[in-house]
Amino acid sequence: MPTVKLPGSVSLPNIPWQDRPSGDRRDAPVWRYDANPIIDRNPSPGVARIFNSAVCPYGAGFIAVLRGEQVNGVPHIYLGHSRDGIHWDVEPEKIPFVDAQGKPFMPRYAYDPRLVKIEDAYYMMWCQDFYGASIGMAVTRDFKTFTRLENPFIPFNRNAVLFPRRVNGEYLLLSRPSDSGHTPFGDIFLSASKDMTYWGRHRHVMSKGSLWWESVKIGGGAAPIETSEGWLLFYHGVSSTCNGFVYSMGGAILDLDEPSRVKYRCQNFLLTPEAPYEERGFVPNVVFPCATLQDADTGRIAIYYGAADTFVGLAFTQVDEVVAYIKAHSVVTETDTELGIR
Ligand code: BMA
Repeated sequence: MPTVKLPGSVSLPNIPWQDRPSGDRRDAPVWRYDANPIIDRNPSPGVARIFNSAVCPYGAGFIAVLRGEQVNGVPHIYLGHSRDGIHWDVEPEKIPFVDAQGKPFMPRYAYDPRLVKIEDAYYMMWCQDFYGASIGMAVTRDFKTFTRLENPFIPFNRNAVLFPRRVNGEYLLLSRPSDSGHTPFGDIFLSASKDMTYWGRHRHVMSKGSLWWESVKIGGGAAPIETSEGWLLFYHGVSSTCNGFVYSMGGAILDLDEPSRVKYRCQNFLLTPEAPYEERGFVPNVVFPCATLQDADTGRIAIYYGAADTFVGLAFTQVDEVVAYIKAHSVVTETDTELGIR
């Protein structure tokens, strides 16, 4: 049993897993699956690349919402099925979203989906056109009918991800308000809702970092994981170089009852582009976490991330080790620790 408990997580004995390679010289206790990438180029007819995708345990295996870049360049979301969380069958058709009356209601494009189970429903959030880039949401209970929910925010906004349970009776959603285009700024905010329709009580969570690897912007990544130390958040941080942006993965721990307060924030990245499939692709130098699986019994965590806007990668960590690393290297500022309302 891990020392840091995972009260919101189930036993997941079939979690994809590999031990940390001996002789691993990287600082942070996060290591790559040695057969990465797990989804390669041209994964299904009409789809050139799958990346930035999210998974959940489902039935005896796993289910995924996959960002598929079609051969016309427009991103949409596809369903994936897997027995082991590593080998994926991709459905050939895009997810057929409907409105509350059951009529077809497709987004014009959809990217960077997240998938979060809350009680008996699975919620999806993604970035889409709402007269400008903003957040789309849908709910499904059977992965056959996908009903769109109201768009939570006006443009511009990206990187929305729900908490996996209500906190003080309210659903909570992290997001990154922005402008149009490839916003050269951005902090993570928190919004609350009693009904998944009206979102408010907005709070600032974290600013972009003072440290180089996250000095341009940050954005929520995987759904926060409830631990006995707080909500463990894997997010992305962006730095600017003379050769373009570099996307890395960071880690923070948010207060359980008031998650706009950051308790610990790791000053070091946890994963940065180093592998060939992260450094080279449609957009080089991108590591973009979107989901985790975790096993409450062992504390094993599998992290799914997009690599170079081309592939899906899998990385591993263990809750005691990653929490200890984040705490040991934590630097928090006033904008992190304050309640986040001005
Ligand atoms: C962001 C999003 C992501 C993408 C990243 C790097 O703005 O569009 O989907 O992975 O840029 O290109």
